[in-house]
Amino acid sequence: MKKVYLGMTADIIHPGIINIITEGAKLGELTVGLLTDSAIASHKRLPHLDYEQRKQVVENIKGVSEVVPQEDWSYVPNLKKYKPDIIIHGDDWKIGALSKIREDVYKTMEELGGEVVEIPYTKGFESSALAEQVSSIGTTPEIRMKTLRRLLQVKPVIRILEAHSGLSGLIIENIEVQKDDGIHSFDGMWSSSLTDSTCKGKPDIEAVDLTTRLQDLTNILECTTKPIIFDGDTGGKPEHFIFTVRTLERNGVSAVIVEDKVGLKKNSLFGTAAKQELATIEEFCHKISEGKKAQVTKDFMIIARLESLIAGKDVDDALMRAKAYVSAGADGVMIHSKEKTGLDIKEFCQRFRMEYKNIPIVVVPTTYNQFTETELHQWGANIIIYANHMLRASYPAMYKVAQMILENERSLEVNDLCMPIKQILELIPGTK
Ligand code: SPV
Ligand code: MG
Repeated sequence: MKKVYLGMTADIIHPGIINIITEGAKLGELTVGLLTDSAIASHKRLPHLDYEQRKQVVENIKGVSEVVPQEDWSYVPNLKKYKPDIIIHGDDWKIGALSKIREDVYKTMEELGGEVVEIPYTKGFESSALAEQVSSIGTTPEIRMKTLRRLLQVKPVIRILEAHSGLSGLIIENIEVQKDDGIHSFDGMWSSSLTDSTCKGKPDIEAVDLTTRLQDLTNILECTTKPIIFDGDTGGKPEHFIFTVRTLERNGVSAVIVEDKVGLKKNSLFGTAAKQELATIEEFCHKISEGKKAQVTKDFMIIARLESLIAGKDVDDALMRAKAYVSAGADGVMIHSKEKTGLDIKEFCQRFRMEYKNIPIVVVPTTYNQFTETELHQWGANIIIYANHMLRASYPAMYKVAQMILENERSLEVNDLCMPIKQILELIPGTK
């Protein structure tokens, strides 16, 4: 009996997959190399079903003899490990992003003395198109909320971009860039107090109440499925924070970040913010532990934001506080600074990571944006928030158009700066 290998994600089972399995089983004993969540997440969206759930489905398909994990996006490590006589694949990998994978498979199978069998791909069933349809159906608060924890388990770095409207949320939901190592996309959205209040023409001083922030968030929730991290400012008094936690959790927000400031909070990047008063460790720990007690599920996350470096204190102070906040129940820490060199952030991340291997570290590289995600990850950070760029990008674009209409006394000159009406109508899913 020949050994046949078939790699798959199997998030959505459709007749095209059943056809490959049936053909594979005709050739010999069929082993399915099921891509793990982290192998998939390194190249595309996290699968809707986790590995164990997908395994359970595939194991029960007629023709499958065995299911083994494929830990890597590339087939090569598993081909070398299991040494199949035949690998089977749909012929859809000849073009596009999978063609490099195909090349590597041919090379490896030649080295192993095995054979590659390609079968015509069943038309009408394209997994990524089906996944798109699934995401257009939507999500539930519970599924969305859990996604951040799932991502943290399988992805080394999580990439979050600020959304301040349904439209900006849609861009984050859908944008993809094909790079050498796979498709890059954003993992989720940041609901920023700075951009939310700026949108309303108000200062970032907790001037926009939670109810209003949630109304805006609803617009994002309604047209997206990716996880959301909410900027909770100081969280207010512990008695208020309890309600904030419950409300966010009920709405399917994955995490709230609260900062250890007291009094009138000002935006951390303002020149005068150094005068900001920090909470005592005890009072902030109390707020965190009250919030943790208030949440209904175990999935919601409360992340403690350290403002020591903003308030003119040193890395030692931030570390001392970070440890206390983690002991009080914080699920992660965010370290913030407006120092351009990034050296203080680097020191914090490295020292914190030495002691805490798995507690998420969130960074917001607005002023030290010369560092790449890979570099920030090397320091120890694993959630990277681009905190205000969508709003900062839209304002100059709108300003320029308004200015040019005034200058030219008509709108012809701004044509190239504006999206065609047809395109804007097609932008919104469901628009006919
Ligand atoms: C926000 O986006 O509102 C933040 C991050 O809190 S920062 O503006 O950098 O303080
Ligand atoms: Mg803020």
